[in-house]
Order: sequence, then C-alpha cells, then structure tokens
Amino acid sequence: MAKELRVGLIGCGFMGRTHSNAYRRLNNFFPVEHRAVLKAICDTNEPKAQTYAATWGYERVETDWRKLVEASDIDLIDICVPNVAHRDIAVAAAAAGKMVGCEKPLAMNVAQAEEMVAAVERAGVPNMVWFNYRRVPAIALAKQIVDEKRIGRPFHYRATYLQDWTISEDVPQGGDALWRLDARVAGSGVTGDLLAHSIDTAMWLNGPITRVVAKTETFVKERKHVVSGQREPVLIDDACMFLAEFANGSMGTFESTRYARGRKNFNTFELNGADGSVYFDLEEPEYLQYFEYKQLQSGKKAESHLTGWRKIHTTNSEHPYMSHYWVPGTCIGYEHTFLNALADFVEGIESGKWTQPDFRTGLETQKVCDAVIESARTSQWLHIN
Ligand code: SOE
Repeated sequence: MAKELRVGLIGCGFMGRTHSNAYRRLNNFFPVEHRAVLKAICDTNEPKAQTYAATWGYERVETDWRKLVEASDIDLIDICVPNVAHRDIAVAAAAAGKMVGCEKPLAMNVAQAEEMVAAVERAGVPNMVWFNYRRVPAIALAKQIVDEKRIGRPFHYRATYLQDWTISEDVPQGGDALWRLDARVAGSGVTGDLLAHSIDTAMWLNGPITRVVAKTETFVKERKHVVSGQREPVLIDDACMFLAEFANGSMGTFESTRYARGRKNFNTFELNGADGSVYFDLEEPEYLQYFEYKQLQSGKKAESHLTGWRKIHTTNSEHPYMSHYWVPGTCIGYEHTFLNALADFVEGIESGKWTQPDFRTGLETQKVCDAVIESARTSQWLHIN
C-alpha cells in the first residue's frame, strides 16, 4: 500500500493553487511510492479557505498556522503566503519535525533565510524552495547540455524577466496578490519576486555569482494601500538591472521590470560559450534554442553554410520529465513545472538524496538579491559572501 504524504498547505492565493494542483496530479503521472493526501488548507480568511478546500479537496480548514504546524496528522508544511511570514512558519514547522516546502524568494532577507536554513538542518527534515522554472523541460535540457560540456568556456549570461501589470498608478498596494507591491510584506519588488527566479536559474546553469552592481527604480512613488486606505510611499523596486560576475569568469546582465508594456511573463536567458550557446524564452516554453559550434576536424570540409541555431521542441520522451506525459509533439504547461518539482521532491525523500533547490541553495539566491538591493542603494559593486 502507498505511503501517505499528508500535506498542510498555508495560503489560498495563486501559488497555493499551483501547488494544490501538483499534489492532486502527482500520482496520475509519477510512479512514486507516496500518495499525496490534502489534509488541511490554512488561511486567516475562513470562508475563503472553506471554498478553497471544497474546490481542491482538502479534508479540513485551519485558520491558525501555529495549530497546523503542530498537528500530528501532517507530514509536510507547504508555505504559500507572502514573504514576510515565511521565516516564522518554516522555523516552527521544522522544529515540529515537519518537512517544509517554501515559495520563493526564501525570505525577506539573508538573516531570515539563514535562520530557516539552520532550522531545517537542525531538524534534519527534507526541504525545498519552489523555484519552479528549473522544472521547465527546456530549461532542464539547457542544464543537461551545460553538464555535458557542450557550451565550452562560458563568456556571457543574459537574463530578462519582464512584466507590465503595475504600470497604472491606480493599482493599489497591499492585500491579496498586491502584497507584492508592499515592501514591508514582500521585502523587495521585482528583485525578490522575479529576479530571484532568474538568479536561481543562472547559478544552476552557470555557477555562483561573486560580485554585482545594480540600479533600481521606483516609477510610481505613492499608491493607495488596501489595508490602510491611505496613499502611502511605494518602497519596492519597480525595475532592477544589474551586472554580475560569475566565479567561472563569465559576465552576466540581468534586467527585470513590471513596466514593459506588452510583456506579461517574459522570462528569458541566453548563455554564450566558446563551443555553443543556449537560449530560452518562457513565451515559447516548449522550445530550447541551441547553437553548436564544432571545431573542424582535420581533413573534413567545413559545412558553414549549414550552421545555425537549432530550435529544439522539447517534447520527446528523451527530454527531461516528458516520458511522464504524452506522445512526442504534445507539450505540457506552466502547471506541470510545479508537478515536476513535487515529483523531484518526493523522489528525493524516497531515494534519500533530497532534491534541489533546498533552503541552503535558496539562501545563495537570497544573498545575491540582498546584494543587488544594497548595491543599488549605495551605487557600488558588492561581493557576495
Ligand atoms: C508575479 O506576478 C508572479 O506571479 C511571481 O510571483 C511568480 O513567481 C512568477 O513566476 C510569475 O509572476
């Protein structure tokens, strides 16, 4: 009989839905030993939680996360609430011996992230940060290509993460979803919300970032706050650009904004090396572009008239994760990135080799985010410790 993975999920927002969907689908697609059981959904808004429980099939509703982390019928606490609450919940959950999953960014700042790492490592509990884009098959293929040493010496890493949903001055800050505009709850703006994804992907593919220099901008200086009803200063970064140096000697540029009219979730990267390049664009998520440069072998005529970028449709069963889904040529979507992440997490528990990115890896991304914000404030290059 299957072992149970009894889930207590905290937060009824957008991310809670993506995770709930993953728990429901896990056993339909992945032959893991554990069966995900949706035990409890927790939110301070009880009517919302009741509706959510009915929609997604949670057995019960809690309104106090402290009660949930102590509950004896929960194995995994999954944190899908605004960043300001991540630390307290994660530390308490680990102390109660629960496995812990946490949405990105791991914390409000490095100090909190370090407390979270210490808590899960002290307790010895499996833990994961939901950097879901690592689980896009095309991005996982890019990782495979890099690991196969097909890129050669890396020179450039170029990332963009662009959206446009906060351009109107009428968008308020605070409350459901819009907490992302409130620095006291989010920690930072696009740096923690969007660039954290780009930084996690970059360091996964191209190794540690050692130094950054950044410029941020807040285009709309005041917005109505949903909670106070007053116009209040906007303290998040609306846009952020930074230069980076990687430990392997390559250079990076990162750009993010919520003011790129027409760009909804434009998450791209390109890595250029001596022997090849890879390029990914989330608006065409099932494709990875790959340029392969092969040195001429002696005696063989160059076929330079045939060289060019290859656009790989990552839907074959040989491509990462795809053997779990449909037939070649049929793609999967955004929601599957969370399902793939969950499957990796569960397989990690079962094999004893816990999956990445764990909290310690999430801390490395947090260090870069904090350095970026501090560099923008002080207009200087900063080293990452
Ligand atoms: C913000 O708009 C957001 O929902 C982020 O919070 C997610 O992490 C990103 O993947 C999509 O955009």
